[in-house]
Amino acid sequence: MGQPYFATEKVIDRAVLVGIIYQGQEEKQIHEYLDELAFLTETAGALPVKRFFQKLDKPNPKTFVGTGKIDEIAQYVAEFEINLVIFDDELSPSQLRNIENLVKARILDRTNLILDIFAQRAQTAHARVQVELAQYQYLLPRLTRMWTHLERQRGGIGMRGPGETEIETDRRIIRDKIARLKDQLEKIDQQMSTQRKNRGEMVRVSLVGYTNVGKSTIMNMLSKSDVFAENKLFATLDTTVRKVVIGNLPFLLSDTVGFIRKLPHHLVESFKSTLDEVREADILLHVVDISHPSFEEQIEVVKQTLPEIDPTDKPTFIVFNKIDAYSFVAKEEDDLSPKLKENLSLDELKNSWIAKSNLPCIFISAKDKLNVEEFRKMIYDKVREIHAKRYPYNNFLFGDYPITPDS
Ligand SMILES: Nc1nc2c(ncn2[C@@H]2O[C@H](COP(=O)(O)OP(=O)(O)OP(=O)(O)O)[C@@H](O)[C@H]2O)c(=O)[nH]1
Ligand SMILES: [Mg+2]
Repeated sequence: MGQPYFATEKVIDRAVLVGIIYQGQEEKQIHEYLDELAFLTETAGALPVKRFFQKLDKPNPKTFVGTGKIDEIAQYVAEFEINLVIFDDELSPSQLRNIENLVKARILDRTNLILDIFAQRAQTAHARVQVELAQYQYLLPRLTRMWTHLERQRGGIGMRGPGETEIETDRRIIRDKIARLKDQLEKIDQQMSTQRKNRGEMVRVSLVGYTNVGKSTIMNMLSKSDVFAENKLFATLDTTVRKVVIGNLPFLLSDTVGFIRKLPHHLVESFKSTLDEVREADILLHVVDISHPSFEEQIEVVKQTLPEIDPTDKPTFIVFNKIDAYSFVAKEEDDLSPKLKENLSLDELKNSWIAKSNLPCIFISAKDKLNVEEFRKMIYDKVREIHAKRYPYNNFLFGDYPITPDS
């Protein structure tokens, strides 16, 4: 007997990934980038089966990679039944059109892929409106593509006029939609801002960081609540706020959407209100996945994205999470070549960060509950300091931090 046949079995898209190694980049780096693109692809529900990359000073204005490379990709797509080709950068409308003419598969760029994941994951009206807005803004300049489709469908005989009219109609519809979504968003923002004002006298702490570093897991650990956490990118889109009490001191803790390199600009724009919580926070906990090979670059991405959301400087702690999963390649004692980042033990790495970081750091594992008590004490001290200054007549505070395992 053969395998049972399921007529409704879902066909998974097979994808190839395409990236450029730019001047001054190492090949290792492009592999890390494409690893991330592969993770995004899986998160979106497709299967990455092959990677293509090419060394270039800058993207080819017509076809992103060179035409020879595009031919190679087109052949592979035809031979191995590939339905998706995903580029690691945002493609211009004309690049997209040219590639579509050469490669017989659906062409996506990184922006498109991220927008798609956000759309799949948006749960609340707020998140849905924000994603839809970003999607229409991305689509607007790319509408010429539909026009070429129409032209082709109609055989392209004298159809330029009607084609153009249709694209103009489409554009107008989309502009109207964008205007309406912006209105909707403004209303939701007002409601949320009122809600935030009614929260009472509590210091506000916000978890920020790259996607998949463990922000929601830390939120769950500190608040004993159940926020959705999983090993996929962008598990969290909406900001969640919980009241947490450490010792006798209550404060508000918020968990927010994660950042990623090359986060689409429209997405940052439309998610700004989700990140109001970050802007209005008193303390930031910048969570880092220390077990990730590119954690240092991820720190930089977050540091560069944060000012777009919140231009003020506020007390920030770097929380190195996942120390349980940290691994390194020990060097032989007689090997005198300089130690690389991947040769550092956890202790050596800790010491070097504590020495060079101008922000206070802590090293924890939310999963294995390592160093959690020290972490809670660190938050407590800072919250208490701000609370005492701001609400001097509010007596939550008696005595010192009670050091009990279950405080
Ligand atoms: N090994 C290890 N895994 C962890 C730790 N903390 C979290 N994880 C795992 O890392 C993955 C991501 O955790 P989340 O808490 O969803 O991460 P996040 O930062 O909220 O991610 P997004 O919401 O997607 O931005 C999950 O599979 C967690 O189980 C840790 O301390 N050690
Ligand atoms: Mg999360």
